[in-house]
Order: sequence, then structure tokens, then C-alpha cells
Amino acid sequence: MDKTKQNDIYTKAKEWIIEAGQYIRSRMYKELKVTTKSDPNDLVTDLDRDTERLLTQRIRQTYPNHFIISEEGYGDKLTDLKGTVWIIDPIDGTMNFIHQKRNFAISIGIYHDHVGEIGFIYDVVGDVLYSAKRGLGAFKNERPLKRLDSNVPLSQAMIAMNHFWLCENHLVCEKTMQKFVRSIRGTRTYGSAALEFAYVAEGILDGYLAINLSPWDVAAGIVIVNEVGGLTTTIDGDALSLLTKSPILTCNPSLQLEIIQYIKKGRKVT
Ligand code: 2AM
Ligand code: CA
Ligand code: CA
Ligand code: CA
Repeated sequence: MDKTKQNDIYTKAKEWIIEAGQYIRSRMYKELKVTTKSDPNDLVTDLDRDTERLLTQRIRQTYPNHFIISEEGYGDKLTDLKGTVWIIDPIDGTMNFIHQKRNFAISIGIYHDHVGEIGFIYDVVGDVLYSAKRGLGAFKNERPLKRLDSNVPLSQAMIAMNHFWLCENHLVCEKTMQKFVRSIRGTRTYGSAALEFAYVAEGILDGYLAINLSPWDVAAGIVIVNEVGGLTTTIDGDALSLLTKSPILTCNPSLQLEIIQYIKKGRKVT
């Protein structure tokens, strides 16, 4: 994508994500209609859907040739990432949104012919906007983020990971993961994959391990983390597909091999 086009789309996406954030703040303290999806803890509200509708309307009016992949059903069914594709999560961290009214974000990743060009993660209540343009760096409220320190030993790493890693699971032997959490400095669980990616980019987390994420959970984060020198792959170190769900590792490059080797020891055959 040429730089003028990238800049034009970045400006529009920024305007719309701020607008969507204002929209959420204006409605979030009123009564929400909460329903469940795949299981009793997989929640969605009318505001998740209405925010996605607002964003998709703006995109389709201005860029009728662009495509959309999104969580709540207003997107397109795509089989590849050819052309310009907006990958959207209107509220990432819906459970936090419902229970805490904080620790959730809007996530927008924009890809062109399979390449991540632009990423936005907006912490709506904190009013903090993380963003990135491919080749031009990553920003927190338009201030450049530093390149990640490439010298973090695993023993001093803070890693975000869900507690389900320590319960019986289909991916990695629980004993291996219990040993893993004892061998690092600390773990954190924020409940918003997008914010966890943003914190890795900011360098306040050294990595994030997730059991099963969808394209809209990670699309923006991948671009932002990439711009500060971080790496995102599956937990086996393979390239990600942005068309399916996967277990994901995003981290400081100095830790990637070691974490993947650790996981390999306890990896269950699927
Ligand atoms: P969501 O809030 O947009 O659904 C919670 O640990 C993180 O995992 C959030 O980023 C959440 O995104 C994501 N997630 C993905 N699939 C989920 C599911 N089935 N139930 C709850 N959270 C899910
Ligand atoms: Ca959801
Ligand atoms: Ca999500
Ligand atoms: Ca969501």
C-alpha cells in the first residue's frame, strides 16, 4: 500500500475509532441487554453490536471496495485477505465491559493483500489510543513507543496468560505450564486480548500467551507489536492465519524461542 493511501486510511480510521469510543461512553452506564453466545460465559451486549454497526457503516460509505471481518456479524465472509480488509472487534473484553466498565478496547487492524498496514487499539475508558502504521512505528496517544528491549531473560519476564493454561486443557500439559509460571517473574491476566497485545508493544508486559483467539482479537495487535520489534506466532512458532482461530504467542523477540521450546515439552498431540 502506498504511503499516501496508508495515511488517508489511518486518518479516517482514527476519526471513527474515537467516535465509536465516544458512542460507547455515552451509552455504557445505561441498561445493557446482555445475551450469551457459545457458552454461558461468552457474553455479548447490544452495544457490542451497535458499535460494530456504526464502524462498518462508516467504512462501507467511504470505502465501498474494502472488505470487513468482524465479530458480531456485520462483516463479510472472506476466504483470503486480498484487497483492503478491516478486521474489527467493537468491544474486546466484553466480560470486563459488563462487570467492570473498564479494561476493554476497540480493536481495528487494516490489512492490504495479506500485509498488516495499520493497527488501532483504543482503551475507551482510559482514553488511551495505541496505533501503528507499517514501517512508520507504533504510538501511544501519538507519542512513539520505544523498540522492545531485546535482552529480557525468561526468569525476569512478566507474561500475560489466562488461568485456564493451568487447568487440564487440550493444548499443553498442565504440569509443564505450572512449571513455566514458576520459572518466570510474574503472570498477569487482563481479560482483553487487544489490551494485552498493546501492553506487550508498550513493553510493560514481555509476552502474552493465549489459548484460542480469533482474527479480530489480534489483527491490530500484531501490527502494533510488530512495529516495536515484537513477534507474533502460534504457540508452536508457526505463522498465523487471520482467517481462523489459533493459540497465540506474542512477545519480546528475546523470549520467543525459549517460550516455544518450553511449550513444546508439554505439547499434546491434537
Ligand atoms: P471478547 O471480549 O471480544 O469476546 C478474554 O480472555 C479475551 O478472550 C477477550 O479478548 C475475549 O474477546 C477473547 N475471547 C475469545 N473467545 C472468547 C470466548 N469464547 N469467550 C470469552 N472470551 C473470548
Ligand atoms: Ca466475544
Ligand atoms: Ca475479542
Ligand atoms: Ca468482542
